[in-house]
Amino acid sequence: MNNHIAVDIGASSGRLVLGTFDNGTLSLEEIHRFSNAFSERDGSCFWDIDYLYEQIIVGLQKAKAKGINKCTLGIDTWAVDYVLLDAEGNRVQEVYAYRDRRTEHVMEEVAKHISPTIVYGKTGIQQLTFNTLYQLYAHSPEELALADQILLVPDYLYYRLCGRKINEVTNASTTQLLNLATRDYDEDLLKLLHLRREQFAALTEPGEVLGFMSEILVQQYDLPQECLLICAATHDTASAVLGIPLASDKSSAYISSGTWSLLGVELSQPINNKQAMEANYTNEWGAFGTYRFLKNIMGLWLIQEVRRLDGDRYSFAKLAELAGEADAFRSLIPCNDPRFMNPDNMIEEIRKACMESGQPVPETVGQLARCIFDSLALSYLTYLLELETLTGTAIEVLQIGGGGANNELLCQLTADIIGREVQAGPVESTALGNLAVQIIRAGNIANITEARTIIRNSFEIKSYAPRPLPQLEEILSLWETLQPGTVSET
Ligand code: ADP
Ligand code: LRH
Repeated sequence: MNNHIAVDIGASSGRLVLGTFDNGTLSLEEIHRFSNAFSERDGSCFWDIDYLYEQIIVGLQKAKAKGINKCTLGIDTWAVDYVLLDAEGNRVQEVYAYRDRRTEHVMEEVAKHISPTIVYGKTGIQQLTFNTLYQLYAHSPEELALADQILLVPDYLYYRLCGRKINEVTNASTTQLLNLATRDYDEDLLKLLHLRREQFAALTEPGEVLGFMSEILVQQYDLPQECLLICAATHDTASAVLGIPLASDKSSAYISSGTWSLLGVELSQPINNKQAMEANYTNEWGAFGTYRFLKNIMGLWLIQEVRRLDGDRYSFAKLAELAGEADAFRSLIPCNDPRFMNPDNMIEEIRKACMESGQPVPETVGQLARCIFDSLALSYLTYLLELETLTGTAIEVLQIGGGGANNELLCQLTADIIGREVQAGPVESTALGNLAVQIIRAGNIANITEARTIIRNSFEIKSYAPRPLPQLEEILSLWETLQPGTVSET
């Protein structure tokens, strides 16, 4: 079997990508792309999970129409969000989106029962308001008791396609409920949530064969006859990191650049010491026994929101072009300030932040975009330096995968600010990591090292050399004053 389909759904868009592995070469063809976004109803934010499921079916119909009758299929999506199922396998409620504001203060509530230090020691997972731990805590125990099974989003999509209920490990680790030592759900944290272990499914490793696509779906929708579902690294960031083939001759870190910018390194052992906890770095479980030691940076969500509020007038490429025409470093925002997580109006929030810190207010969409890209590049420097300290490793190259690798302005700015080489690509690193697991399982590639070499040789990786930035010192002093909680006086 050499046709493999990656279903890769991020917070802003989804696609079905056909990967064909022939004669040592991996090639990609996008067969279906669709947009994704949460929507707000009565003050709460939800995903349209049925729409996402339907888009997978549409994509598979397109694959069939192209003559594909035999394939494997893997699914990845964004992390942490979950589906509560009753004993009949029906959803007991809509699927909350992680930017829903109900969890804004839950972290403090949980800390009254169990100290964050203990939680970090157990799980190694960074404190984010939307971790599944906090989302579940926001339910009443009565509501949670209605759940016969708790699946994360990709687990649920697999369940809809083949009837099997799993909790795939890379994604399950983002719940902040997995214990690093026992490698299972942590009993104290389950108790805190009034949950039983049986309400979660069996932890399942990437590469496991889950079974064939349901015969009923194949007949009903005219899908490929033999579609074998393989458990991918179902957390999109886990797949992205598999698909970012770092240079083997230089010490490198990655950024998976999409709705979020996830900056980090792959490790064989977690780092869950005091320093890592204080810096709020995470140890998400990876495929093949690895850990992703990384930091969540607010990422391209900032520009996605500006674009949406601007009426989708400009493409992302055009926004980068307009940013390139605007004055550099005119105004900066501390990207990771929680105020940018899900403000009522991102454009106004950015303007307010600039005004409060005594900087010129970005008026045009080009100025807003420039402010975002300048600030993101500076955030990359801040967290790269922190990463070096925490890991004790100097980084020579920063490799950017995902949609953000298309943004040449941001890539060059990043190289200039961090003062090191940036390598950009592959853009479809997440789909590639998803496919790599399938192809390894199919026995056509030996292991992830070989898969990454094939990816590196098959897809464009563009190099950006750092250029001198005469005003850097001045920019960095301004940047220092802007970090969350340190809004400067004017
Ligand atoms: P996710 O998987 O989180 O939905 P993607 O990896 O698909 O995100 O990346 C989407 C982002 O990539 C967009 O928000 C946009 O900022 C950026 N992007 C995509 N194409 C381009 C382009 N041609 N020029 C500049 N930026 C782009
Ligand atoms: C990126 C991502 C990230 C998570 C967030 C919920 O899409 O999966 O790794 O922290 O979304």
